[in-house]
Amino acid sequence: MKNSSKWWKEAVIYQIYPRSFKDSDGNGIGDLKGILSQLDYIASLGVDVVWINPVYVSPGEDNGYDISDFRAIDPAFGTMEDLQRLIDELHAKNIRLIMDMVVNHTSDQHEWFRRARLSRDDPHYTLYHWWPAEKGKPPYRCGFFDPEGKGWQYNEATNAYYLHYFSPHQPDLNWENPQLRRRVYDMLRFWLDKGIDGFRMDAITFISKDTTWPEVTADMLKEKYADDWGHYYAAGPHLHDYLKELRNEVLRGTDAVIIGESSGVQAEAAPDFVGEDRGELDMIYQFEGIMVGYLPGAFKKVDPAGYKLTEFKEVYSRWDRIMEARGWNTLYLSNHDQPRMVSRWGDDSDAWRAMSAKLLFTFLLTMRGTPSLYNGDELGMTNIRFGSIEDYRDIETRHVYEQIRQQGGDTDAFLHDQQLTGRDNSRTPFQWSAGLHAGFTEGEPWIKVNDNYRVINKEAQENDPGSVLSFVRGLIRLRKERPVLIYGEYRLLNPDDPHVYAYSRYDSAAAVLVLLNFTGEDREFRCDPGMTGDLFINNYPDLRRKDNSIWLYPWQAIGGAMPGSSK
Ligand code: ISL
Repeated sequence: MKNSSKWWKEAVIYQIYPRSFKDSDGNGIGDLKGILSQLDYIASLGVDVVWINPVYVSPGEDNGYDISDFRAIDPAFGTMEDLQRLIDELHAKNIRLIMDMVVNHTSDQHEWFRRARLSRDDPHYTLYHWWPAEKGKPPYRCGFFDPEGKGWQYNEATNAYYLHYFSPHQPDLNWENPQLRRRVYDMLRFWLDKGIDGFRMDAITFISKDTTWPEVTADMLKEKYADDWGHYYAAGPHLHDYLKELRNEVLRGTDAVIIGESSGVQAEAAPDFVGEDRGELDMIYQFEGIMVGYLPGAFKKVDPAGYKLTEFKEVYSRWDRIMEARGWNTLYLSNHDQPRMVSRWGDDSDAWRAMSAKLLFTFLLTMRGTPSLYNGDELGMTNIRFGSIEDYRDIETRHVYEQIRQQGGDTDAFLHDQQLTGRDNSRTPFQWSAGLHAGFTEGEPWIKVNDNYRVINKEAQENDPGSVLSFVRGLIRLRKERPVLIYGEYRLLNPDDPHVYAYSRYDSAAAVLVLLNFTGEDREFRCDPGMTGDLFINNYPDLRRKDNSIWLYPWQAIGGAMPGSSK
């Protein structure tokens, strides 16, 4: 059914990275009590859903994406009581809670794996994927966070290699085993029973493996999978069966939402995951959008020429078209795995930081699809741009650096790229105030605070009507007031214009024109200036209309009703 209404289609999601949001006990790590202390702030944004990154017990090799106990809260983040309070107090404010869940792999410290690795006879052995060493070396698999890039790790006690798509500390779970699947479903129900409103399923597209373990040759990877291991990993033979089963076993009869991180899924395949006829996921976080401007084949290497707006428009317009018929989109320009939104897609110089951040939020909040806003972006927080590998905490950056070093590659060039793309850029502490450690902690922060906290912080923006924060609050309100911005059709108006992104949103009752100048220069948009009547979004005080044109200021973003036209 096309565009049937659902609470999660109308929602704005606010992603909180608990480790860096607010520390309540001075150990330098953000925690649940910290989040609880800021509920008024969160509610003041107008968001409907909070998504928190993993807070389960974990050795923290990958900041919680290596879970060692699925059913308990890591003491660094607090207690189960804190979590229950968070659910209840968010609900009291009409905000739902989505928890991040990692079931492609566990930590190597998880009891299942600690037992599995002891002996082939242990009942836990079959909860993971193994390659017995008597068969020789396993066929190559890529381990994204492995210091050598390898996806199999030898384990002496079992004389076998275990599979790990990420780091050797993150062994992959064996979804072929029905017992494993039952354990996972039980555990997911455990959390739903606590009252949470859904899951963001981490790396969920990787859960099904071809256990005939074919050789994957470089040619095959190039031809069939565009040189991307993620594409191969997301093409497992039973993926859709497992997702259907998961939905049936866990979500049936609930109102909960399930959002899959869909690394490796191409646009054409997306409706098979989220089509309402499918009974699998509700939404996915696609990767094509955030890959715009990366050089092909290379590890998160940005094109020095920057990204092409025409490509950006093409990708988002195509995803809208594909999802229109079967599914529902999400929109995000940053998260805990991506650099800061304004540094990657806008201009984070003093001159244009605020303007370009406002423009990017206008995009996120006027497109069709459920927007996910990443904490700190609403202040215009920027990349920290670490100068040395020592400053990084992220396993991805550190291990890929090691891979490059071992292969004799150019580590300086890598570090240079990481300043723009590294994950730690978006993981620095939330900038609450100009006080000590930006008001994040009274202790020593687990990762450096961005020096610009004295200028960019919540306190400074709170009561400033011109701040990015105030602008975002206003946009979220607007989206709520105008259903056309949620369910209305989307039309791209200028596919070939390399500077301005122009589109309309319309339904039978209203039509809205959005113009976004993605450059630091004045730009002309040729159209009948009468095209915009009542202007309800503008990051500048005025709009210059002249003859048959609208002249946009640098990074100007406007949205207005299109009078007299229904399209
Ligand atoms: O291919 C990839 C690795 O370079 C990515 O697309 C990867 O699939 C994606 O980043 C997965 O991310 C998620 O799982 C990771 C965790 O580190 C991330 O923080 C999480 O978002 C492993 O659990």
